[in-house]
Amino acid sequence: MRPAAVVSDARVNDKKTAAIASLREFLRISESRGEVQVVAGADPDREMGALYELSLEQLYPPVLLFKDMKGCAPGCRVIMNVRTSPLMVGELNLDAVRAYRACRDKRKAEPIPPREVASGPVMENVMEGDHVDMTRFPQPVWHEDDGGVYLGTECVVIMKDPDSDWINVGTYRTQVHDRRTLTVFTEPGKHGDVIRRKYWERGEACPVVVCFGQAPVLGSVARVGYGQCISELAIAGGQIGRAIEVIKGSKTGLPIPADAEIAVEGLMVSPDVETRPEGPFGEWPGYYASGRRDEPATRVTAVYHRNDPILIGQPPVRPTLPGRQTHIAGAAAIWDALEGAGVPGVTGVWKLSAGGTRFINVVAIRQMHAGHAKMAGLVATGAAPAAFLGRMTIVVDDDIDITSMAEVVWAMATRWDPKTQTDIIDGCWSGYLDPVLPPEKRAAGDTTNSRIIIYAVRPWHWKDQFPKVNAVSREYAEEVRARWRDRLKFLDD
Ligand SMILES: Cc1cc2nc3c(=O)[nH]c(=O)nc-3n(C[C@H](O)[C@H](O)[C@H](O)COP(=O)(O)O)c2cc1C
Ligand SMILES: [Mn+2]
Repeated sequence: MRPAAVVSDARVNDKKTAAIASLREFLRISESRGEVQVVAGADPDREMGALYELSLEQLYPPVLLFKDMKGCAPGCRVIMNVRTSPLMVGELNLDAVRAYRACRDKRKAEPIPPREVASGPVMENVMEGDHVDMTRFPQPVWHEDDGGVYLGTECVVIMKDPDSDWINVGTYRTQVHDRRTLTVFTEPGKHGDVIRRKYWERGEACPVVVCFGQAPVLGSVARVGYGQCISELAIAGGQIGRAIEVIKGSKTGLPIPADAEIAVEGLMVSPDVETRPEGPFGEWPGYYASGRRDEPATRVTAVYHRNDPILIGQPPVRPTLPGRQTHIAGAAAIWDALEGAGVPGVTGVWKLSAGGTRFINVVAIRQMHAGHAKMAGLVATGAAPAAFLGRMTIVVDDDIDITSMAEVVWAMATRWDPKTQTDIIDGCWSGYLDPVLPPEKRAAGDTTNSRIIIYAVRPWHWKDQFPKVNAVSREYAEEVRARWRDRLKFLDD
């Protein structure tokens, strides 16, 4: 299915803003556009996951709305393919990255802090103390070899830095172990990890809120590696042009999005106090790499949910499926970082989707001086939005269409001398999801990997002697097309 809308349509943009601001509005608008596939009677035990994976054989998969699932309380629903839906995603090209940056630049000046309200729909149902029961919700086992139930796939995890006012929001997968115990798998170095360790060092448990269904904008900001002390809630407010409404949690004091579908408050204890075996879980690089480890237990103290709550399901699948799409916001964030670091002449940033939105980043530059390509490659490798779980940075000249895998590989095949145009850097930030992290490094907690920077550019000092590209020039080609179009069918565009 192609997206019915293009980014420039103002009415669609209004609808899009309304849809990212509210999951129920998203559902209503998507239904009115005929983009929702209702699935009744599926089994949360692997069947929903298999249907989801099959849906990703399309670049723009339909929104899946599961209801009346086997063994589940009536009313409960599961929604999938929200962020990748036709309504949310326009064209997947460099203009989309530029448009994303342009919008964000406008809004960046004004992140809008969240606004506290007394109550909201999430408080329609409350479970506290002995009544807390996480097994009342659908219990999806997404992949055949998953080691348990993952209620949280695109969940948002909210924590407060104990040393400041910084409230962090990140997406970290969440497994249900029993009625009152969860694990929140947070890779070393993520903000949620930095924050929780501060509490543990003081001998305290880390207060936490987890939402399992929320405004799409919250999922969008929770997945991007903004810098420390940046409030994702305020960025989300900026993106929708109004404050995110939050309720102060009675157990933790943390903000709970007022229109969340399902939210819990809890305490994540130190691993010295209690752990649970977490995983294995089918992961986005396309493997079960993190296996099974002990993770700190999160004890749930209260559960809130709307009537007929809608759980968001977004389990990872291998990046070779078309529906995995590229990560427009991630490419935009790297481009922002390059500009922020003062790298001139950047004409594009892209992620090759076979690299699963992280492993393979491509930067195009109009070379301006000796060492310019290296400057771009080093920043694009080390900057926050690219630093985690990268593998390859490929720098190319601006005549390469970086959204085409064939063109990028052609640049490597023809402009890159491996011995003289490569940097390999050790000890970079990786994690347990990295399939090539060797067993001994896993065991030692050394979650680092190496990176390659490939300078697939015409070498600066002899670029003027570099062989000319053998291709008909764009202008001449169009002139010839115009002259012959009437007579030659293959020239029609
Ligand atoms: C659907 C989805 C699931 C994710 N699961 C995890 C996870 O289980 N653990 C993790 O550390 N990061 C996970 N991430 C990546 C983080 O959300 C991302 O690194 C984000 O920047 C974390 O927020 P932070 O920068 O505030 O730490 C996931 C991202 C998405 C989109
Ligand atoms: Mn953060």
